[in-house]
Amino acid sequence: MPERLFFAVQPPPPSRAMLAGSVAAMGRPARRVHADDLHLTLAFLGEVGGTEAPSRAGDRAATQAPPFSLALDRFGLWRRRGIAYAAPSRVPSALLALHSALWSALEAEGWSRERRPFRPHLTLARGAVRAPRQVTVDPWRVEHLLLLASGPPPAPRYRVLASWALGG
Ligand code: 2AM
Repeated sequence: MPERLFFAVQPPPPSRAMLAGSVAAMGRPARRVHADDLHLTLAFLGEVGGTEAPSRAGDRAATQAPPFSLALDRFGLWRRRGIAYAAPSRVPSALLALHSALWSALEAEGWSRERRPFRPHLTLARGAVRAPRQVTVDPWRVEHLLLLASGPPPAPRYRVLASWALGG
């Protein structure tokens, strides 16, 4: 069965544990994302037959984008979609540059850029009716671009297929 692939960046494990704690007492019906699975999506590709084309795009994007620091300091709920999330209150220009470089590289491989605006966020829980608790997470240095595959439950569901050091 083809897997669903996506590009993302991930906070380091201690930050993921802190973030997971923000939805620790969410109660049902929220489906919390496993701490190991917490990530910020840059590009969702859906079902892809192989990893060659995404890997070429990852290669190219990573060489064009420098590492940067990212602080997830805004916690909220998209009520209609039931998504509890953490997001940066100030989106670093380097994150936008990485997103843009990645999509340019994906376009060169035949993908069409998503039409909806990029709203960088890390999903903490789905089916949520309450906002997450505000927790303090140290800013982290984003040094790697990841290509992940989404597997079926149970969590953790995401598998790292490839990782590129940022180095623009
Ligand atoms: P979400 O966190 O906002 O739900 C793996 O499924 C990742 O890809 C998730 O982070 C999810 O975003 C995102 N994703 C899933 N389906 C998507 C789609 N159709 N378009 C864009 N992003 C999607």
